[in-house]
Amino acid sequence: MDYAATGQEALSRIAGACDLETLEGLRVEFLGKQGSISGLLKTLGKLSPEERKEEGPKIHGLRESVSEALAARKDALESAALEARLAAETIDLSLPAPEAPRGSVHPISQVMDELAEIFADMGFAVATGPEIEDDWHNFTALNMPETHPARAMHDTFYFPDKDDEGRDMLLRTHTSPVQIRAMIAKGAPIRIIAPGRVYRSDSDATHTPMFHQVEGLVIDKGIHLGHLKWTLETFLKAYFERDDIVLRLRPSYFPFTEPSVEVDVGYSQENGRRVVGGSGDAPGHAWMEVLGSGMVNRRVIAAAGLDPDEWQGFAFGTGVDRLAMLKYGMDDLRAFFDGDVRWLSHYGFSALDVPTLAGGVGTPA
Ligand code: 2U9
Repeated sequence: MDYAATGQEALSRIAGACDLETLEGLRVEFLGKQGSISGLLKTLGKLSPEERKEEGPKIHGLRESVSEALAARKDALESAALEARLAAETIDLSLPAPEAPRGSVHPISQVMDELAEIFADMGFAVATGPEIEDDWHNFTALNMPETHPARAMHDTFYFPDKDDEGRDMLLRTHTSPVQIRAMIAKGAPIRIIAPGRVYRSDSDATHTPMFHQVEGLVIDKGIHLGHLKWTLETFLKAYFERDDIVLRLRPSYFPFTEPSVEVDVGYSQENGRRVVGGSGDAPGHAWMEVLGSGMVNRRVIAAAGLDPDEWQGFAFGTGVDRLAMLKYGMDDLRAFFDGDVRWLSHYGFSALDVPTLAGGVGTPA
């Protein structure tokens, strides 16, 4: 058989294939299971050893050259196709940007980021802890023994079982246990804020069973009420982005602080919205409570394993949801937790709107 002629014909047909489909057809025709060259290979088995020695290398050589030619032609056709596509494709840089992503940062997350930024600037770290707590960390260590009436006031959600140490388990009613844990773990001095979810069995227009708090704790030597007042004033001015914030401190009572102080800010009513600023005693103004605070009770310092004669401190707490409503003008607390996409697209923030003290912690210009 004239393998040279067969080879010539195959190679010239391969060179003439002008698209990948035709080339694939040729591959099947020559090298496929029923292909002509495959057929030639099969004939080798029927030959005598001498003939096979003679014919074998020729047929294998033929198959080799055809398969090399197929690969080379495939390469050439593929690069030609890519070249053609690149030449044809254009990008219109004047087209509008693709539709913006739908998701947005929830106002509560945004406010928590703002709080972290403001307090970081005053040297506070952010501390977190478990939402399922035991009654020692949530109550006892905070100077609320079993019989303390404040325990009942918290409308606590209890779990049916006790933990391994025989303590009642509950959903934390405030973030204070985070700070107890931080004091025990890290000792003093300490400067932390503890933002997070808290739970109380309470539900109406202004209360949801889950809400968000941020609490702050400073423990150091020689800390007094002046440090507390300056810190809260500096925080409120940065948060509301106004210099005319006026604080009023009123004596109060919390089991974990002594003395305890409730903090009011002056505000006025503009277009049906509360606008924080000015003295609450000025014309057209009133006072509104925004924070609870006080000097940490020495019994709490001792419960966390520190010597209250050596270490003093102040603490404060406030509702994040309410802070968000005041700053961004929402009037219904329950909408925070409905997950209504229309509400979220109205009140949500861009993921790129990261609060910074330098750029302003509030709404973008
Ligand atoms: C430790 C010691 C003391 C945290 C404090 C308040 C006052 C307070 C309420 C405000 C509104 C909770 O969201 S709210 O219902 N909080 O008034 N919180 S002092 O005191 C602490 C915390 C931790 C170790």
